[in-house]
Amino acid sequence: MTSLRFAFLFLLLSFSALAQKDYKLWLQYNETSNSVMISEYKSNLKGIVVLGNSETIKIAEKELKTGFSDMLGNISEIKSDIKGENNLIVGSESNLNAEIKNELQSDFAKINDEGFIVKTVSFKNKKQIIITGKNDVAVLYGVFNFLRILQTNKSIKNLNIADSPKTSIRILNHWDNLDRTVERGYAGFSLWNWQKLPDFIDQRYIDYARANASIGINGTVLTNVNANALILTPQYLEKVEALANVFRPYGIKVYLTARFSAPIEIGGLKTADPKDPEVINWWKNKSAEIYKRIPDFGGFLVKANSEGQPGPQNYGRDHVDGANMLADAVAPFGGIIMWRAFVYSEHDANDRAKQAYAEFQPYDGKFKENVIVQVKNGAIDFQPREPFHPLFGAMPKTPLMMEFQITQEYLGFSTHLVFLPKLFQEVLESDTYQKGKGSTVAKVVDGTLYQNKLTGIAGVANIGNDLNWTGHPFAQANWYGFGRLAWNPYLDSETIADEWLRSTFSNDENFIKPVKSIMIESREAVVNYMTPLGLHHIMDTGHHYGPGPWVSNLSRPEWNPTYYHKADQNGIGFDRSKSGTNAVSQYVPEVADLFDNLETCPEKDLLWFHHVSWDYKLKNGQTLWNGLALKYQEGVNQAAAMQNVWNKAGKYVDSERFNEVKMLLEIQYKEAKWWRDACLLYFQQFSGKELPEGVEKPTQTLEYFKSLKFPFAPGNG
Ligand code: GCW
Repeated sequence: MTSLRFAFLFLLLSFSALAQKDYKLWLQYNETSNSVMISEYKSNLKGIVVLGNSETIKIAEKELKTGFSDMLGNISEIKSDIKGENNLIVGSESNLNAEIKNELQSDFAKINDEGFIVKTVSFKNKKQIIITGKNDVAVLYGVFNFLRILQTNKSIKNLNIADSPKTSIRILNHWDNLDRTVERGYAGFSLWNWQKLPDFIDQRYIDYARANASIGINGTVLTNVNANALILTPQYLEKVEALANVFRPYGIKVYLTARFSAPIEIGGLKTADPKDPEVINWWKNKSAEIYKRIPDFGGFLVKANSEGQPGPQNYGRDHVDGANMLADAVAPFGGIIMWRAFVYSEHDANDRAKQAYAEFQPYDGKFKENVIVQVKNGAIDFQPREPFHPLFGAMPKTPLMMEFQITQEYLGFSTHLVFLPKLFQEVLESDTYQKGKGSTVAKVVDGTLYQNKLTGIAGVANIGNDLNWTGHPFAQANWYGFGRLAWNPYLDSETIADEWLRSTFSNDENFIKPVKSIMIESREAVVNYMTPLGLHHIMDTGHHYGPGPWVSNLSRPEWNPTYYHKADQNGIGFDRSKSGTNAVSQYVPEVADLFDNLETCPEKDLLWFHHVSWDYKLKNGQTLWNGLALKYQEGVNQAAAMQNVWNKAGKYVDSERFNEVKMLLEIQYKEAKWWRDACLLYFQQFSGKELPEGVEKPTQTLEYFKSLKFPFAPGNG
């Protein structure tokens, strides 16, 4: 009996110790096993001197101490002793002594307000490492950067880093509802426990802020863009204030979504017309009320006149009227308005891909200076692959921010391992040619192409209250990678994967090399088994889980997959060329011609821009039908290869995370086959051709796949 109880207790303890690993994200601070590095670290870190006493600095100090004790085992040698050498000196510019400040003059000239310096300096013949910046949050960023160096087992002998974020708003968009469901959320319920706030502060809020600060995220929109006006009532603002207080020392500002009809719904007004003086006043007072509670409140994110959300057009006004009215309300307090360009009209079903550009481009230069227009990475909707949105670069007088989707609405929910930084990088590197060659999307977004002051990158969060935050252990890498790219849109996704794997699992090369390669390949794999060769929007309805290329009965034409693939006896694809909807004309001529011409259109975007026959010859000599089928098969093969690699990773990973990933990869493989079979059987009705050699026989009939229903798929409200 006793031994049974003991065994149970042991199990319980080891379970919680393991579960913590999942929870700890990329901040594992695993004990360093490399003896050479340990001795280097220890000999360079004799003392630690922390200057200043703000809450932020205390957080930085605690982080360093946790990091050192966890990674280096014994921190008893680390004393605060500024007189000796090999100290780590941590503090903001104003807290440094004059000599050190002098030493770092040229480094300070290189960084902006959020940038940091991590540098080995010698003064009075004594070697020290300095972590500094212009304020304490910047110092905290430097501290996390320094700890990452240790986590990834890099040398600290001669540090010389001066790094600043390239964008000013690095922000998560939570599509969290007040009832704690998360629209398109696949990691449980919302983190925000509105019922227990403001008095109960969940440790999760603190850990969330810490994780974000560690990757430089400096803003969070707490609520869904499909907004509820109640968040703007005193009852909720009190709770928002409590969260803002938790996040502030981590450098994170809180933002809210503003429901355009709030003046009616909670203000008792008859209208929400942005030109109505009472409405204008209402928003001014509401803003003042918010800023009284939260002096550093970031501002509002608005989805207006899109998918049923109210907006200025309900009153015969336009997006500029709406955005500018709100901009005036928050301007006195330094707030901003992020106005979304995700619009498509039910009255113009010609080509949904053209609508955001058609509607927004003419507004260039008309928005107030504290408005930034938030544009999705592609013109349809976060598909596994989309060409870059034509608005990027096309509004030189308007700051545009990027909206990426970190949550995998269209990429297998939290069940599929898909490393999204690869997708993000592809978009950021795309060349808009707006100011000639080299006018990349990254340069639009970081403001260097048009010298915008306001710059930003938003990511629709994949975070919920699941123990591991993101549902899939590898989805943590997408949160991490988003933050790193928001900080520096020029980072290579392979570097990001490397950092993340080392910080999250292990520094063992035998683990890193193969697992990194599956991460890097995973994005192309999902494109292959879901939407190869430029196919898009062929998922099932509503929940968007699994394939549904046959769906054609939805009330709006552009909601139907058949609208997007246009498969018929003659072929497949959406003709957006000059002889089709001419969507290509929304790009500058260099890009338009590239996409327009079948010879030059990248094959990865082929069916996005062209309707081609089943016999069309691909570059590899295959017919389109055979090539398409082989791509689907390739995706399945890639999913299988991912399993093979992971199955050999067991000895480098704790058993809990190892098994989780193993089970998830098994589901991913099954679902890859489901996508392949359902899509090929459906398209085969039109092509009338046999599957080519090398493509496996379908596992079920088309009727079977069509009959599948998922009434309680997550994320669908
Ligand atoms: O991606 C689509 C989603 C909606 C979402 C909308 C948007 C928040 O299916 O759930 O609504 O886009 O981005 O506004």
